[in-house]
Amino acid sequence: MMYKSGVVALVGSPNVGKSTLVNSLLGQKIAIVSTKPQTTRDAQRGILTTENAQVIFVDTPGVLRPNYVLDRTMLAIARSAVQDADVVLWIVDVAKKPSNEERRIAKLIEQTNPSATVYLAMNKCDLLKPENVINHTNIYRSLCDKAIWMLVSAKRGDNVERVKKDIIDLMPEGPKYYENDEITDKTVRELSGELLRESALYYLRHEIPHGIAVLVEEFIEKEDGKMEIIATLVVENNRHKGVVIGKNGSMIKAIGIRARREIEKMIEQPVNLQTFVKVKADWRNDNNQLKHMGY
Ligand SMILES: Nc1nc2c(ncn2[C@@H]2O[C@H](COP(=O)(O)OP(=O)(O)OP(=O)(O)O)[C@@H](O)[C@H]2O)c(=O)[nH]1
Ligand SMILES: [Mg+2]
Repeated sequence: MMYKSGVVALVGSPNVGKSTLVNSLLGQKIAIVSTKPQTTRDAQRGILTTENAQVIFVDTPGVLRPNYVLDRTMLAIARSAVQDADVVLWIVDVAKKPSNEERRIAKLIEQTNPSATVYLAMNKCDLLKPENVINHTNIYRSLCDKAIWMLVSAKRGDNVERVKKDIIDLMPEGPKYYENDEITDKTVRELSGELLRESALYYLRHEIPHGIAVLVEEFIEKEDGKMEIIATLVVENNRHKGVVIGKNGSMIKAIGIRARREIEKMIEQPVNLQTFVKVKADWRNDNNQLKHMGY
């Protein structure tokens, strides 16, 4: 039997569940998830390998109208992922009616890669009210006539196996690009930084989460078998720094504890995590800073 492989770009508005779906499709957590929009900041590959096929999923930042230089970078990332894809996995929140954003994304897909197969995953179907099923699915379908579509719940797992099978079937003939044990293109060091950012997103409210970046300064395995990680949370101003540190350091402590647990789960070894908070004014608009942070 011929081997099949291809690239699948996951695109959609912020917060619709792209990263949750990629984790669910892979059966492993490789991408961070939060209740806040704009969680994912760069393209991350998730690689699914079976006996007969390899699917390279590319999780991307939610597409939205850019306010910062970082937003523009994120939009460019989504667009370039669509361009390079065999299949565009367009994810929407089917519990809600499509906004103008959704219409813009449908256009972006059609203009950027007219020949791609579009697979419309109508996610969060667990939240879809029965009286809205026909109406909402019809409107989304009308935004992209050619799309194959499916109601899914990335969180509960409804129809995820089905999507996986459909996508494997859509893959063209191709080589195996990655080894069996390669499930993402991010290093554990980078993923650890992401898990720290996820923990910060989990605890922080309002505008602060979007203004946070993480720098992993040290990632060293010690003789006692512990992984020693030193990381800095970069914030935009002193007020944010105060909030992130919290009263007597309570907030940064909570963020660190949750992150440490998540990192330990991922690398299956004990971790010693030290976190610092630093102010870098307006880093989201500073090209040098963005480069330094890997964006
Ligand atoms: N109820 C429900 N919630 C979901 C589902 N899928 C994702 N979520 C939740 O939606 C929120 C956003 O999920 P993410 O996976 O971070 O969304 P995203 O599209 O990657 O977001 P960005 O990276 O910010 O663009 C999280 O709170 C998820 O738990 C689903 O099928 N049902
Ligand atoms: Mg995401």
